[in-house]
Formats: sequence, C-alpha cells, structure tokens
Amino acid sequence: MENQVKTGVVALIGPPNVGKSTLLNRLLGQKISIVSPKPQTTRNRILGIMNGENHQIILLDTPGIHRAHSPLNLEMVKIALATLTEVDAIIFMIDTTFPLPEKINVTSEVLEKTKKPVLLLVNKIDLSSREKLLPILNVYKEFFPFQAMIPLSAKTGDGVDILMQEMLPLLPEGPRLYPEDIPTDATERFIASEIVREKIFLLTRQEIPYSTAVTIDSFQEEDPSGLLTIHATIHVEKKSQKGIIIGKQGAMLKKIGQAARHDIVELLGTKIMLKLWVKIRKDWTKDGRFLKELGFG
Ligand SMILES: Nc1nc2c(ncn2[C@@H]2O[C@H](COP(=O)(O)OP(=O)(O)OP(=O)(O)O)[C@@H](O)[C@H]2O)c(=O)[nH]1
Ligand SMILES: [Mg+2]
Repeated sequence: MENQVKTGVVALIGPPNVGKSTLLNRLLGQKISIVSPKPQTTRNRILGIMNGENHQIILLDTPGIHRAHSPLNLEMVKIALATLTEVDAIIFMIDTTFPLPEKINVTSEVLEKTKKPVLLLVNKIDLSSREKLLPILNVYKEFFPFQAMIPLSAKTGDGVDILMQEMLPLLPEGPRLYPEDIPTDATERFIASEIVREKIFLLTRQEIPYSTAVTIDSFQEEDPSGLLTIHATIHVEKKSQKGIIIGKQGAMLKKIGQAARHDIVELLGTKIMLKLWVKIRKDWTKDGRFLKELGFG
C-alpha cells in the first residue's frame, strides 16, 4: 500500500550515563535531549521522531534506571519502566565500562514480560579496544536472549548503520503518525528549561545538579522587534545551594545564563532574552506536590 513505512515505538533504556540521550540526538541528527557527564541527567521521557524515506521511528529516551531512594528518583525510575509497556522494540543500552547485569537494577524478567524484541547496545566503543568487548558480550548473552548485540559509539556514529539494519525489521508497517518536519513532541518551553538544567549539570558540582529543578515562568515576544523573553526559575533545596548557583557577585548564574542562552538561540533560531531567578523550595525532591507541578506522578 502507498504511504506505508516502517514505523513503531522504540524505547531507549539502561543504567544512567551510558549514552542514551547522546544516541537519541545522534539518531535524530539534532539535539533534543540534554547530555552531561554526570549520571541521572535525564528526568523525563523524551520523545524523538526519526524520519527516513521508508521509516518513521518514535524513539523514547528515558531516565537511567538506578537504585532510587528519594521520591524524585523513584519517579524517574518509574517513568523509565513504564515506557516499556508501550513499545514495539527495546534498545537496552550499556557501555564499555561493563556494568555487570546484577548491578544494573533491571532484571531479565522485566525485559521478558514486555514480550518485545530487545537489542543490546554496548556504547562508547571509541573508548575501548575490541578485545574488551568479548567478555561483555559473553556475560550479557547469558543474561537475556537479546535479538542482537551491537557495539557502537553514539559519539562518533560508528555502528549506527548496523543498529538501523537490526532495528527496522522489528517494526510494523503503517502510515506516518507525525508530520515529517517535527523532531519531538516536547514544547520549546520544556526544551528551554532542560537546556538551563543541562548547564547546571555541566557547571556545578556535588549535590547541586541533583538539588535543582527549572521551571519557565513566561515565554513570550514582549516587543515588536520579535525578541523572545524567557523568564525561568531555578529551584534549589536550601539556602547554601542558592548561594552556589548565584556565585560570587552573580558570576555562576551569569555563566549558566550565557551558556543556556547560546543553545536556546540555536534551537529556536530567534533572538532571546533569558532572565533567571533562583528560589529556595525546601526539600523539593521529597515534596510530592512540587513534583506534580514539575509533571511527575
Ligand atoms: N566517549 C564517548 N562518550 C559518550 C558516548 N556516548 C555518550 N557519551 C558521553 O557519556 C556521558 C553521558 O551521556 P548521556 O547521553 O547523558 O547518558 P544517558 O545514558 O542519557 O545518562 P542519564 O540521562 O543520566 O541516564 C556524556 O558525557 C556523553 O558525552 C560515546 O559513544 N563515546
Ligand atoms: Mg539521558
């Protein structure tokens, strides 16, 4: 039939920091999902739409699955696991640092229950030698009957063609569900808030990134020149953290703002004014009501 393409939903799941968001961006050819060297960067399900001549793949990037304690972290893991119920195929990603199956906080039963094909990706092969891969593949072969095991580098793109070859046959045929020029269902507002959060992950240390949430207070063209003004609030858990985010004479907040502004301009292609505020929301990571406001639960 005409207008039929390979189309389906594929979840990207795995432990934190293995490169799930980097792979999403690589497959889309543009940056939708934020990335940092620190674990637990992604907190929400990020939907990316990959269009080709004969395919449209809906990719779901998810928070890294980890042993969670705080209400925020429990919500993150819940989001990742809930994704598995609505997909046609699963990409289970680890990296060449070789996280052992017993340490990844996902049991083979969880994967089995989905009854969907699962591909194992071993990411970051650019950091490792080929010999080091073999023991990883041997251990994971015993863990779960993966449809295929694919070493790749989300950073360089090495192995992505093989991933495509393995992934496309797993998907049903159907009409495109989304227009071809839309890369995500996320709003510009949400992505802007994520970009600010990414800069905090990149520029601050220790518990600061994990004690921070970002909300957008307003997002509008305020003057006829078309300048877009964005007001955003950075929420922290306590006073000392507010001081760190603001920095000496506002230096840190300025750095965060400049870096975020650069990326938001790139994303939207318009001039923007970004105004950041810092607010203390005591112990917000444990505050059910605030987590709801952030869209969790
Ligand atoms: N060398 C190398 N680094 C990579 C590769 N893929 C990702 N990274 C880096 O690994 C770090 C984590 O990448 P992310 O994409 O944020 O990982 P994630 O799995 O989405 O992490 P969470 O959102 O925390 O679960 C970043 O510093 C990336 O630049 C790769 O193929 N090679
Ligand atoms: Mg991520």
